[in-house]
Parts: sequence; C-alpha cells; structure tokens
Amino acid sequence: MASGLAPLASAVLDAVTAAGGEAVASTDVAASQGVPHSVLVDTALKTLSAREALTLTPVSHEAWVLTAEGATYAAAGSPEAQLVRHLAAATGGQSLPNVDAALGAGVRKIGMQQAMRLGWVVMDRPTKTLALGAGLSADALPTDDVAAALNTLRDGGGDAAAAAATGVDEATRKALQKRKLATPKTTKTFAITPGARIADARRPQATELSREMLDSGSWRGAAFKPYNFAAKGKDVAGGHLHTLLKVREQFRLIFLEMGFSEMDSARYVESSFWNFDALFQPQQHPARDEHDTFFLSSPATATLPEGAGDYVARVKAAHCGGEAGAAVTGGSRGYRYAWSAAEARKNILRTHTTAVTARMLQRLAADTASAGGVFTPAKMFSIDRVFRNETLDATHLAEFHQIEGMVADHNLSLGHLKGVIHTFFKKMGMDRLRFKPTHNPYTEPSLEVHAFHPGLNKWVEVGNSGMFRPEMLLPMGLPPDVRVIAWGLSLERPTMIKYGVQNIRDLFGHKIDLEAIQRNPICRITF
Ligand code: FB9
Repeated sequence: MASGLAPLASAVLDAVTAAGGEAVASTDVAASQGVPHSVLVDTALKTLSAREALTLTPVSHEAWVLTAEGATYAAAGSPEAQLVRHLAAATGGQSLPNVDAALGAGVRKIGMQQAMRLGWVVMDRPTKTLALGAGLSADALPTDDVAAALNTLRDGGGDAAAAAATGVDEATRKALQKRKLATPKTTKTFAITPGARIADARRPQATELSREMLDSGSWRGAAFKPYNFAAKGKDVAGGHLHTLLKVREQFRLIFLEMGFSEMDSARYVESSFWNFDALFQPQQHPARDEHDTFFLSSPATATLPEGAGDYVARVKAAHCGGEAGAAVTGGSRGYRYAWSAAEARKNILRTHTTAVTARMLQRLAADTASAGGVFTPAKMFSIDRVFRNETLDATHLAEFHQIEGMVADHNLSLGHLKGVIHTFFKKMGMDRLRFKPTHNPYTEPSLEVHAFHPGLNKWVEVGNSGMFRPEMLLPMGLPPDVRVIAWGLSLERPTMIKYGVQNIRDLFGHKIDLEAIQRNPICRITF
C-alpha cells in the first residue's frame, strides 16, 4: 500500500487547498519551497496530476536570455561602444594593430563594423587608422543602447513584456538575436487547480487489489491509484526483418502482382556450366577468371547435367561453332574455340541468378519435350544473393542480391521486353525510363535501363536487360520461335536510396546498425 505523500507534494496540496480553488502558479510554490521549478514538476506535480489530485494547466512564458557573448557586452559595453571609448581616450588615429592590442581583434572587428555603420568611427584609408566619426568627441559619446538593452533583458529576468515596457522593443530584441547576443527561450510553468480526486490525495493509494484486501474488505475504503490506460506497455522486442528483406518483400509482391512465379534460387554454389557455359559465355571470357569470380577449392568440381539428352554436347557445339554448332544454334558460327568440359565442371559462387534462369529454361525445354513439343509460356523471377570478386567500395560488396525477371513465350520481341520493364518500374513509382544499348554475353540485343528518380531529381541506372541469345536457348531444346526476355537489377541500390543509406556497409554485413533495422519503417516500394 503506497504510503503518505512526500513533503513537497504535501506542500503543493496545502498551497492549492489554501487557494480555495483559485489557480496557484507552480513558480510560486517552487519559490516558496525553495526548490527549482523542474524538481517541483518532476517529483510532485507529475505524481499528483497522475493521481488526478491536481489539474495542471500549462502556461508558456517567452523569456529572453543573453548568450555568453551578450553577457560580456552587457558588462563591458558593446564592441562599437568599447571602440568609440578607446578612440575617444586615444589621441589621433589608431592603427588597427594598436586597437586589437587594446580591445582584442574580435571586439575590434565587430566594433568597427557596427561603429562605421553608425558613423561613430571613420577609417583614414591612407594611414589605415581609425578615428571618431564627425560630431563625436571624448565628452560627446553616443549612448551604448545595445549594452543597455542587454542589461535590461538580464535584469528584467528576460521577460519580454517587462523588457518592452522599458524600451527594449521587439525590433531591438530581434536585432540582438540577429547579433547572437540574446535569444528567446520559452519556458513552461503550470497553473495548478484542484483535481477530481484531490479529496483522497493524502490517503494511501492502493496500486493493486490484493487477496488480503478482498479477505479483509479493506478495499472498500481504500483509494485506488487511477489506472493509467495510456501508460506505455513494456516494449516487447519482437523480431525485425532486415531492411533488405523488407524491400525484397515489396519486389516479390510486384512480381506476384504481375503474375510471375518465384524460381527456387537456393543454390549459392553453382557449376561454371550453368553460370556461364549454358548462357553461351565463352570460357576465356574475362568474367570467368578468379579476378571476378570466386572458385571453390572443395568441392572443386560438379558433374555436368546428365539425362538432359545430349544438352551438354549441344552447349559444347554452340561454343565451338562450325557445322555442329550452326546445326544446334540455327546458324550461329559460335566462338570457334576448344570448349573444355573440365572448365565447365569448376564450382563457383554464382555471379548472377541468371544461372538459375538457365536451369529453369532448360527444364521448360525438357517439359516441352515430354509434352510432345507443346511449349507452356512462363513468367518467373528470382531475388537472391550473387557473389562477385569485385573491388569493394561504398556501394559494392563482394556479394549483393540480384533481382531478375524473365518471360518465355512464342515470338516475344524487344517491344515486349521494354513493355514489361515499363510495367515493373512503374510499380516502383518510376514511369520515365530510357533504354541504352549495352552488351551481355548471353543476350542480344541488350539494354541498360535508366529511370528518372523524382526524389533524387536525376536519371539513375536502374538495371540491365536483354533477349537471351538463340545460342543459349536452342541447345536447351526450346522451340525455335520461343523468345526469352529478361531483366535484372540489384536489391541493395533501391534499398540504399529508399532508406537514405550512403554506405552499403551500414546496410549489409557485420557493421550494420541493428537499431536502424528495428527503427526502419515498413517499406512502401514507391520511391
Ligand atoms: O540495381 C541497379 N540500379 C538501381 C536499381 C534500382 C534503383 O532504385 C532506385 C529507387 C530508384 C536504383 C538503382 N543496377 C544494377 C544499376 C547500377 O547500380 C549498376 O552499377 C550496378 N548493378 C549491379 C551489378 O554490378 C556489377 C546493379 C546490379 C545488376 C546489374 C545487372 C543485372 C542485375 C544486377 C542484370 C541482368 C540481366 C540482364 C539481362 C538478362 C538477365 C539479367
């Protein structure tokens, strides 16, 4: 059972009761109790108002306080007045170094600026010396209104009304504020009046209904502390999706809305065959050496796909070119080099999720074959990690999440590719796109996608795309009129832009700020 009141709270109750319902100023109670106003508020007023023993009506006061610089000038006079007094005391023009020595360069600079603006001081250009302005002399010096105003504010406790009454009007105060000599500070005090439950404010407050109280019946007379339904419950720390996964979720929704199905991309270790060879990327392509790709030492190699008919042989033919190559690729002359199965078996960390797309397309071809040549169009996507042995910088790590979409259907054209990309980025809030021809080993034509980002107010490269080459599709056994369009982008770039992350290390990796993850709001994809 919460015991009696703290002395300060009791003193407040006394004052309020004594006022007979009139409002009591919290500043007066604090002064009468000799405690700082903030202590009275934190230790007594908050508790008593929570108990509804008191009603606190906030009263805000605008008080002007002097800055440290303002306080020095209030005491020593404004710089311009100090300068005038110095020149009045000196004989003849004073060189700047002399004045600096006397007043300090800071005061001299400000003083000169103000005094010359007021015509109190003139500079003799040839000799670069300062002297009193016309009409001024040692016994006819201007009044130092600035220092006077500062002192009035200080002595008036900064109360604006009081200051105004003594001639420190709004304009003067603003001028002082502009010179960073005084600033307005709003303080809040309270008008205290009796609360609904002041009657039993002194009675011990029950904070719970205990078994004993029920047995003893003592609950009847007890004053229960009002239940604070607004009290903030304990913050139950729940799980939080990593910011990247929040954005990934949004991209998944976009694809699902567009009728795409998700590819199973849970395979970081891939054979060079599916990551490169199946995509008609030649074995001597620079991206295939360890400068760009992470090769595995164990398991160092994978088996090439068996049971896919002689798919591997056809991939080899496509790379080698010549008769056999032209036969399986509808006439492509291929790369005409000795394709090595050993090279294709090398295990790597996949450099793109396009390897997964290749597997899906080859499976589509197999399904077509087992469906007697009937091809079922497909729209599929993947969002998953890929690894590139790149130079690390603020926006590049050795891994990122690739977002990839592909559509396989009869007689698709570049127009279909641009159309589906427009639909996709429109759902991200970007409807002004530009396509720039580019090159990928596995697509022809290939287009870089650039979008105008309204928030950044600039064009951003937002991805890459293209039509998979027949040298990739035909060896799989896909019908010759089936075209496959695809595009890709990263998950990190949009997430960094969305959440204003400058350095990718703040987003991904051991240095991320978990707080931010918990703080980051749910992601709405529109940028
Ligand atoms: O994500 C990228 N840019 C981007 C995307 C969205 C975005 O949203 C903002 C709110 C507006 C902002 C930026 N890029 C692709 C473009 C560049 O950042 C690029 O410099 C870096 N790229 C990565 C690869 O870096 C080596 C981003 C990554 C990328 C590049 C290409 C593909 C996928 C990811 C692809 C592909 C592809 C092509 C044809 C067929 C199938 C897949």
